[in-house]
Amino acid sequence: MISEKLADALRNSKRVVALTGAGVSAESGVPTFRGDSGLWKKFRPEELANFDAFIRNPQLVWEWYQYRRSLIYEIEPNPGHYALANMEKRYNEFHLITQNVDGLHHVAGSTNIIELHGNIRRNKCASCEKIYDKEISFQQKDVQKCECGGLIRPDVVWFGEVLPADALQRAFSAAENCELFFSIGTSAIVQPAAQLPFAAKEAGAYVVEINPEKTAITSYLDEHLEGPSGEILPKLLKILD
Ligand code: BJW
Ligand code: ZN
Repeated sequence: MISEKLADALRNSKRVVALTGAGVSAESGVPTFRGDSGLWKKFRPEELANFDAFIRNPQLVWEWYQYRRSLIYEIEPNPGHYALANMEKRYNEFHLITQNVDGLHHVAGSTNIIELHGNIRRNKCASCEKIYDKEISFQQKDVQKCECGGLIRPDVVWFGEVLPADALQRAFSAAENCELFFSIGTSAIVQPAAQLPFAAKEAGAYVVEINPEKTAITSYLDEHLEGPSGEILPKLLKILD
């Protein structure tokens, strides 16, 4: 059910922002971090997605990421990713801010993407930060060393690490300047990304959540569309036809 208010906002807004999280990729087969079916029940992200864990056991963390890469390279974007790529074409200013590291928005054809937590398809040296984009296969079983001697790690943002400054600045600027803001497939508990819906709301945007579950921020937002994003986003796109 799409409210009149949302239909009007979709038709009349000039500046639109979508913030996405792991739920957007769930229908492609990527496990979410914290859901019941979350594959990471065994490995909590807070325990593996941090620098200390990597230093303690680089091989374990490397294997976790290589396993996840092996999943990602086999799957495809779902109708939610494609609907967002399509939406970008319908607005003069459409910003897609993603916490996801799987790169599926790129594969679906979105171009104006702000990646807050990096991209699992890339690696970087933990010491000199040299980027290793395509050099290391996702089948490489052993953690590799950089020419400087440092350990090579995935180019993602772990807990306790700062987000890329430029991406963060652009994300807040987009949120503070939009008329319509979507928070899609995210539990909205990881900071600072979870502040973005509030930044948009405070600046006067109409803020809509798309998620099969209620989240910690649902009650503060203007609307909650309950269901999978792969079903709801294509329906929103139809409003624009
Ligand atoms: C569907 C669906 C379908 C299912 N359709 N939906 C202020 C207060 C307290 C703590 C902090 C704070 N500021 C900073 C912190 C510390 C920390 C933090 O936020 N901790 C919280 C846990 C409390 N933040 C940081 O450390 C960040 N750095 C930072 O702020 O630096 C400065 C600083 C440091 C230290 C102190 C103070 C300041 C960095 C955060 C990095 C997050 N990294 C990860 C891993 C990336 C690499 C990897 O993939 O391995 O990013 S963690 C993980 O969580 C990943 C995700 O991007 C992120 C968010 O998860 P997401 O996307 O929301 O997924 P889920 O699983 O939680 O939710 C999925 C949702 O989908 C659910 O709601 C489902 O219902 C839904 N769903 N199917 C639509 N079909
Ligand atoms: Zn190096």
